[in-house]
Amino acid sequence: MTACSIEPVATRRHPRDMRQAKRYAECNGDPELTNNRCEDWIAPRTSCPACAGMTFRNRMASRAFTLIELMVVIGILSILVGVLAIAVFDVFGKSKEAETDLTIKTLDSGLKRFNDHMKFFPPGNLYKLTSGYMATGTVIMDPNSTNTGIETLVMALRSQSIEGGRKIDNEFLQTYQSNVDNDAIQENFANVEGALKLFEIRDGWGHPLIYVNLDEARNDPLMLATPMAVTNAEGAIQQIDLNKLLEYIVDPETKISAARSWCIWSLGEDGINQYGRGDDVTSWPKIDADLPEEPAEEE
Ligand SMILES: [Ca+2]
Ligand SMILES: [Ca+2]
Repeated sequence: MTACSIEPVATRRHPRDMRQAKRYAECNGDPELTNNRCEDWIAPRTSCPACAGMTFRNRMASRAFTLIELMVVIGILSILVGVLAIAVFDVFGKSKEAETDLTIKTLDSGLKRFNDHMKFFPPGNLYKLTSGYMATGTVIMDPNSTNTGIETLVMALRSQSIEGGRKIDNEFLQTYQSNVDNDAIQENFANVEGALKLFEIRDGWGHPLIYVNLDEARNDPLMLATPMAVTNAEGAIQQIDLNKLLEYIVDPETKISAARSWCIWSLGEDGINQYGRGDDVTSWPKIDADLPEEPAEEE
């Protein structure tokens, strides 16, 4: 019998191995071998003239198939990793959104408790809080006029001087407080434990939330005319136009304002103000509409 250079196979786990075993058996002219009972054989590596041409092609085909298989496996793995990454990112992103939503709800309940005792909602700046509502005798201003709304809300909800005592607890504050603009006042006007720093409450991405007393804004032309400066977690300052806010919280279909006396919103993952649209997280029922396009500025 002429020795054949077709390589035998060690196992028959794959149809390709079966085909290879059969070719090996045919090449060696052994009827017993053609029954594919050849998994443990080792072929001598001598050439077989009858099937020399076929051998090279078979080997190449076998190797090419292995490469294709490898590429398919790599392809599938890449897709799986991609899908997994998107899923993890999605869960992660959604959990921050849920965390932000819960934080806003906690402030909502503090605001309601404040209103139960005081019959109004906290004003949107320290000047109003100290000059009128709390009548501290000393008028206090935000030293950098940034994040004033949320800082005033935190101060009001923490105040021991307000009827019913503080409206948010220390644990909540310690978990969600930030002071991205690093400001402080000189006088503890609201009888708040260690309260010289003007804390904000941050969202799930570390951006300070934004608080606006809408009753005030609607009735105060000066407030409406003054843009409100807020910062994101990176410290980038953005100006909030309260006229636009009042316009964009109105549902375009019902023409009814989705927020009444006050509103709180988060800049969302992008850290950019969209007046509660886009990825922003809101205290009011989210309006599913894009912001109107800004008219191009004249040169
Ligand atoms: Ca601050
Ligand atoms: Ca945003």
